[in-house]
Amino acid sequence: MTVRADSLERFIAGVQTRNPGETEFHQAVQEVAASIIPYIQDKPQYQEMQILERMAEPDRTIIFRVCWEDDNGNIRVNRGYRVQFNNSIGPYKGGIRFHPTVTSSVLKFLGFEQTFKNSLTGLPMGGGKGGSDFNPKGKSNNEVMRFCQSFMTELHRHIGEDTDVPAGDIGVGAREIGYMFGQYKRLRNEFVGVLTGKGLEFGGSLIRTEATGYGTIYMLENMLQHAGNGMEGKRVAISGSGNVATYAAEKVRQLGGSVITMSDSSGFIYDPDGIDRHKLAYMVELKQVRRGRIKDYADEFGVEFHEGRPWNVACDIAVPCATQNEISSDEAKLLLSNGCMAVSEGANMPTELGGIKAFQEAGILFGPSKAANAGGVAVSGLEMSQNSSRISWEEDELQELLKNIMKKIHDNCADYGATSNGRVDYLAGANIAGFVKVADAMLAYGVV
Ligand code: NDP
Ligand code: 2IT
Repeated sequence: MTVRADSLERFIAGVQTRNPGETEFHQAVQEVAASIIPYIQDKPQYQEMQILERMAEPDRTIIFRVCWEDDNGNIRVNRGYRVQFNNSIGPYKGGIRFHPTVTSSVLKFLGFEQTFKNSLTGLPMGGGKGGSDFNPKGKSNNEVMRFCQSFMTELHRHIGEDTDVPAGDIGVGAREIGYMFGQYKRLRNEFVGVLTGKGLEFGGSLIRTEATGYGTIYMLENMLQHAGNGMEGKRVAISGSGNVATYAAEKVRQLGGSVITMSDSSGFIYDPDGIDRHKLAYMVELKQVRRGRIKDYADEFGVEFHEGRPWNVACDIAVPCATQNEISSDEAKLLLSNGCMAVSEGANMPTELGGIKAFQEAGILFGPSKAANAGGVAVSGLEMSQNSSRISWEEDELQELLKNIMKKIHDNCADYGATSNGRVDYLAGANIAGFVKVADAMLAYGVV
């Protein structure tokens, strides 16, 4: 079967018509389809069975009202979601995001990406994502608890250890997972691994907290080594100052690089001497414990604070770890003109399509999010295994497993992404490697 040259455009037009106004979702599908449509040109089995079309449609989306009472006795209303995208290779698996920008489009893009990412880990996990437009900023612990309990009061009907296993994402960390797990346990009267990222006292796994950030830097290290280069002495611009950014920064330092920027939604700090261990501990206390603003770091250590994003700073490597579309096309060009030679995406879809194009045309190393940040969900998968067999693995064992999984992801992407000029297209590699396993499972099931 031959595919017409305009098939990508027609496919995307169909996705746009069926999902009006969902621009983030269109973007994520377009980025994947641009790799998959050429790949399946000479593979009629995938075309005849409409595999890509089916993969771009979530199994279901659950949308619900979440009511809670604030500390002043006011009744508040938010919207909750769970997008169960694809369970062809395992239970739905993916984080929960609490942020005012959460919409159906954002969660569909994340659930779609998650399906490919989870496939890349080699572990049996399908793709899902959930969340709410609830803004945890400025809320008391009791308000966050009441919100989480109300959210789980509806969500618990739709999830389960063998059905759908949520975890953290933006605005959802150990505190929120604790509140949600406690409510699930109360409602169901069962203690099972229905969430990952749990506290170590109640079934959490060692290194889950660190895994996404560490994994993003392992991916970077693997790409550098594959290209005959290394981390030593590299100046690394990181965005974000949350879970992923923190442990990415720690791993860069451990491997001999220097982290010169971090950011939050108010701006970024530029520390040309590098964020050392002591300063990073200050950052963690500031951002994770006090939940303060990043400018305090600049005041404390006498460095520059600027509004906006850190991509105008001269660096060797950029590691975006905040949110989607945080590197525009112009910012990508700015990074390139300032000497950036590698990008590893800790956040999900942080680079706009035009930015990816600029990085690829310049031929720099580009580790796409679905590969680079897969370490987090990989250790979530290991947490699920530990929970179902009721054991806890040792830290060094888990560190080794994470490193090996990231190496396999790198090598798999490098194989599928090999090009005739010797450069590796990690984006195409990740998309195709993630696709094949899910697609073959779907073929086995027939039309379901
Ligand atoms: P956190 O909530 O811990 O931290 C998010 C950080 O990004 C904060 O510094 C926050 O600033 C900043 N940020 C969030 N939204 C925006 C925005 N719209 N504009 C500017 N800055 C913003 O989240 P995580 O570290 O867990 O997640 C970061 C990224 O990594 C997300 O894309 C997430 O999907 C992805 N990811 C997370 C995984 C995990 O295991 N947690 C796994 C794989 C990917 P502020 O403090 O001002 O809000
Ligand atoms: O985007 C992601 O991979 C996550 N937020 C983590 C998902 C998980 O289930 O650990």
